[in-house]
Amino acid sequence: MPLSLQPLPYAPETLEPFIDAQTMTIHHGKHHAAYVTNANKALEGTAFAEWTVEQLVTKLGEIPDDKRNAVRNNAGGHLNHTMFWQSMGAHGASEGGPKGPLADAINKAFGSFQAFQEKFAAAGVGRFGSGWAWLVVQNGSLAICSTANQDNPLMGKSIAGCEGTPILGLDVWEHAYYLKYQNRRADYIAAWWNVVNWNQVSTWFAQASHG
Ligand code: MN3
Repeated sequence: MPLSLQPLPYAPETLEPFIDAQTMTIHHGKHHAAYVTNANKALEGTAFAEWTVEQLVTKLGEIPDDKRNAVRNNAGGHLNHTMFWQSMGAHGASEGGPKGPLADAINKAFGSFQAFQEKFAAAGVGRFGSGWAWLVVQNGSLAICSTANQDNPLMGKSIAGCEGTPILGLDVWEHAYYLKYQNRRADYIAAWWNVVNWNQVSTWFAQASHG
C-alpha cells in the first residue's frame, strides 16, 4: 500500500485566528501532499513500498543509499505533518493546558509549565532555517530538542541529532507561518500554544510511557 494523505482532522479555519485557513489549506494540500507523493515515487516498485511510514522513519538505515535521502525527507515529512495536524485543535478544546500524568511529567522535567513553554519556544526560535521543535519521551522522562528539515526523533540521534518518542512537534518551516506572520517566528509560536490539543498529547504520552 502506498502512503496516503489523510484529510485534515478539522476544517482549515478551525485554528483561526492563531493559524489562518489559507496557511492550513496550502500547508496540508500542497506541502504535505508533496511529501506523500515524493515518498511514494522514491519507493515505487521496491519492497519498501509496503512499509508503514513509521517503519520507514525508524529503519532508515535499511533503505538503499540511492533512496535514503528521499525517504528521510519525504517519509519524515509525511509522519511529522500527520502528527502535527492531530496535535492541534480549536482554541479552548483542551481547557488550558496539560493535565494529569503529563502535567506532572512536565513539572518534573522542566520545573513548571511556563518554564517548559519557554524552553520549547526557544528550541523553535533557535532552529536555524527549516525544521521542528519536539517534546519527546526519552528514557522515561521528557526532553525538548529540535531537528533540521523533516528529520524526526525516531530516526535516532546519529541521524536526527535528537532522539526519543515524539509526543508534540512544532513545524517551524516558513511555510507554516509566513502568510500570516512573515518573519515573526516567535509570534507564530506564541500563538500556536492556543491551539495545542493537550488531550491528544496526553494520549501519545501515555502510549510512549507504556510502550
Ligand atoms: Mn510543514
